[in-house]
Amino acid sequence: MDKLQDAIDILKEYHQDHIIRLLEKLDEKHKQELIDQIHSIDFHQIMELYNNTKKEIEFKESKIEPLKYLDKAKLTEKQRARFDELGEKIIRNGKYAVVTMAGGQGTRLGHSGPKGTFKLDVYGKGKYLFEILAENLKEANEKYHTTIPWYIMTSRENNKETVEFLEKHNYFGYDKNYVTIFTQSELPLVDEDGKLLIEKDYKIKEASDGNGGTYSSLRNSGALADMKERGIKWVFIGGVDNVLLKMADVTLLGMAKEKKVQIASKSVVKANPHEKVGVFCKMNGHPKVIEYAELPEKMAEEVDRKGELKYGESNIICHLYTIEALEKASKEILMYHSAHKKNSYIDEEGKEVIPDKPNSYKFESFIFDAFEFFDDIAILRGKREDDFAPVKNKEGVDSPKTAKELYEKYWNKRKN
Ligand code: UD2
Repeated sequence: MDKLQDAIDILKEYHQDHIIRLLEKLDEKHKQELIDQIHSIDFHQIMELYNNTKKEIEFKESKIEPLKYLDKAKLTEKQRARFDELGEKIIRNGKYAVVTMAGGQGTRLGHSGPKGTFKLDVYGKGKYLFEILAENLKEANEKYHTTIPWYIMTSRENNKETVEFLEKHNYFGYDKNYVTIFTQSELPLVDEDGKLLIEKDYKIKEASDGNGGTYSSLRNSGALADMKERGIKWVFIGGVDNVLLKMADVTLLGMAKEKKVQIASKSVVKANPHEKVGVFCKMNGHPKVIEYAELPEKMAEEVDRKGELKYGESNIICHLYTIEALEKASKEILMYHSAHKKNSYIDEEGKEVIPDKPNSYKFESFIFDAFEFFDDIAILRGKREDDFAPVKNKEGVDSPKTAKELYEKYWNKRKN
């Protein structure tokens, strides 16, 4: 009885009366599940995050300047050879692992399953996004005579479907003993009045807590310990939806080693001031990425003396860490950003409501927010046509159509 009363007290304190009314209607089984879930949620944190949605993100008092980078295309022969040799050695010696962040919802693409299960219509029969990633890693395994351990992060929502899909396709020929699937944590969704949403089976509706959740989920799932047991020294973390992603770029790896940095990342030149990508910069002396949704207009459009975008180094989710950096990042608290999104929910009459415009807030941490805990990161500028072809939207920019063109152009060039 006291667990129920405690739950009701919490709900009262945080103005969630609609959930108290729901509790009264539920059968014993559902009631117990909901009580347990209520006790697992940090309502104070959620209400803080909800209150923050009213505040503007501003960088006025911060000192912001561009972050230096090395352009891969402008490396001297000697530099390139040096970096590649260093990078190859790390991979050949089995000191390298890769993480794919696949916990996102992929709502913009309109694809019903996990994003990695989306099939890109290339070369007639088409290739799944997970298949393209597996091929990229298998190519590296062959080249460097090793098997790179591959860690795939899912969300609670898409984990089952992801595991079933990879099992069904036999991991696209990747050695299962080197694949670890782990699940990231979640946060409740909140409507515009600060009320937690209810989902179909009368639970509080939760969603993955952003790709910044990768660090703590690597630690909490035991994946980080597994990497250390395998003697891993360098870890690449990338997204699931860039069909030109190079997950074993020896030049990036060698550069990081040579420069003795804890973190390195790849960039491409921003296509235009309003491209939906984060931009690298230095803020108050620390490396930073400002996400597209938070980039001040003036900063997005600022050009330098050569007429190029002053903040034109775009984040393409190609991050490389020493195992020590991952360890450190996994113990830091990252800020949460709020995204105003469309989320269906069950109303008090038990009816499912599917909104046609954003109706609620999703709280997400961003993987690159950990950069500010480090003094410096090294940026290697790649080429868009070689390194970046995201599948984000159903049509238009970053769509299956643009990704297909870039993918086939890249592979046709490779074959000739
Ligand atoms: C991401 C980058 C943005 C730019 C753009 C390029 C971040 C925070 N933003 O924006 O700077 O590079 O991509 O395409 O990285 N994910 C999870 N769990 C989550 C949320 C996301 O695993 O809870 C994964 C998702 O599966 C994908 C990646 O993180 O692999 C990027 O997530 P997104 O598509 O939500 O980020 P986007 O496109 O808004």
